[in-house]
Amino acid sequence: MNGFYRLLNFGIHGDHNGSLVALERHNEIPFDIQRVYYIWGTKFNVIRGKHAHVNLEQIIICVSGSCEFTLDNGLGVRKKVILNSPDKGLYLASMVWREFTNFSEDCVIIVIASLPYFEDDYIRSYTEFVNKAKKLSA
Ligand code: T46
Repeated sequence: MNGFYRLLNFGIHGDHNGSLVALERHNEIPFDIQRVYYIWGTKFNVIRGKHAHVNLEQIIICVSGSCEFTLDNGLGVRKKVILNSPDKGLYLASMVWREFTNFSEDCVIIVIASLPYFEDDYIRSYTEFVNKAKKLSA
């Protein structure tokens, strides 16, 4: 466990009909949900992301297939997380540089977000991100 990401294990309601995961605000989801979006049909070697967010928190779930996230806190810590199961969620705090790639053909990602879509919340320059992360931690 650390400050900028967490891997969450969701409870599965399973029976002979199959499996179901339920996510509730302030239970599995530690923030007010303001937006949900999903991503699919990305080619294996495409790199998505390449940005950080100033305020946004998110939970990312790979409900089908797999993909790989590289996470960076701007202070020298870099981690790789593989998402390959619908009962796992990747919580990302604000101020995390993220890149994601190695998409399986059947990869479908659902993202639960704490804020609506604001372009102004994106930091798209890695240098700018590192400088801001250092300032915030000083
Ligand atoms: C993130 C990762 C995991 C919208 O119009 N509304 C939205 O809510 C979003 C998320 C995107 N868009 C538009 C903006 C772009 O024209 O959809 C297009 C693709 O978005 P983007 O290039 O930002 O996609 P990713 O996969 O690089 O990043 C997205 C999220 O933007 C980002 O917050 O953390 O997924």
